[in-house]
This record gives sequence, structure tokens and C-alpha cells, in this order.
Amino acid sequence: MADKLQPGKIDGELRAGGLRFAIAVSRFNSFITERLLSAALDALERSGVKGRDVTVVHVPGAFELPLTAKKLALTATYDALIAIGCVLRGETAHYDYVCSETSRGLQLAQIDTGVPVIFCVLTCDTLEQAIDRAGLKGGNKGFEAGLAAIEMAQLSRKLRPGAPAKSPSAKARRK
Ligand code: INI
Repeated sequence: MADKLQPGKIDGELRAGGLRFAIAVSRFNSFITERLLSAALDALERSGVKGRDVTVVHVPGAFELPLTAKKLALTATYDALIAIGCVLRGETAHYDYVCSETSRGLQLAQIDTGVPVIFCVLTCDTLEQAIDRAGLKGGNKGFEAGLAAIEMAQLSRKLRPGAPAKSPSAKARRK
């Protein structure tokens, strides 16, 4: 039987001591976003992050998150960012514009700057759906965002420009 392929692997660990994070939080629907924020902070703290290494910035609404994330990234201070918001569908097309521009803008912010931006913006039809995802039936998306930020911060350190490419160990190659 042919040898099983042993690829080199690069993973982002969930160890966060010494990493720095910023969290941009929308005040719109703060009943939800503050719960997401608490859970994100909980995930960071349980993973060893100190309060002095986290900055929280409040913005009016989700639409303001992309510019804020980009400005935070350009300070070159943070290993990863988290953008927290909650957009609830109304009776007009406003929801669609806010959702699409917020997600597009956050993706651009991380692609343009190279600093990971974790997307923790709930886009829900009803308040009940949002409550479920902010600590009720659907867990808490803020906690997941905190863990994703740690993983992406670690991974980004390993994938920095000029970092040695990881190849299988000599032992694995001899097999
Ligand atoms: N902002 C939100 O974060 N969530 C919403 O549900 C929302 N709705 O429904 O209008 C919302 N609008 C405000 C928007 O994000 C901007 O703050 C505002 O348009 C000023 O630029």
C-alpha cells in the first residue's frame, strides 16, 4: 500500500498570552451587542489575555464598523480585531444595505491591512433569533469570535512575510 501523504501543517493555537486585541462594538441593538462583547471578553480572559491587552471601541452602528476596524488595524498595535454588531431586518431595504456594506467593508479591512478582523455581526430576521445567538439556544457568537480571534492572531504570526514555510519533519520524510 502506498505511504499516506504527510503534509506540513501550520495551525493557530488557542494560547493568547501576550497577544493584543481590539474590539469594535456597535451601540445599535446594544441589548444584543453588549452580550456578545461580554462573551468575547470572557473567551479572551479564559485564554490568558490580560485586560491591558484589550481595547474596546464603541461605534454608533454596524455600518461604522469597517472604517473603525481599518483604523484600528493601521495603528499596528493589535494582533487581531473583533467587529461586533447586530442588524435586524425591518420593513425596508435598509437592512440589506447595512448587512452587505458591513460584511464587505470588514473583509476589505482585513485584506487591505493583513490584520485579522473577526466577523461577529449578527444579521437576523427577528430579535428572538438574535437573542438565541447571544447566549440563549444558539450559544454565544461572541465567545466563538473571541476564540477565532486568538486562532487567527496566532496563525498570522506564523504566516508573516518571510516566515519559514513548514515542511514535513525529516523523520516523516524518511517513512
Ligand atoms: N445599525 C445596526 O447596527 N443594526 C441595525 O439593525 C440597524 N438598522 O436596522 O438600521 C443599524 N442602522 C444604523 C447604521 O448602522 C448606521 O449607524 C447609520 O446609518 C449611520 O451611518
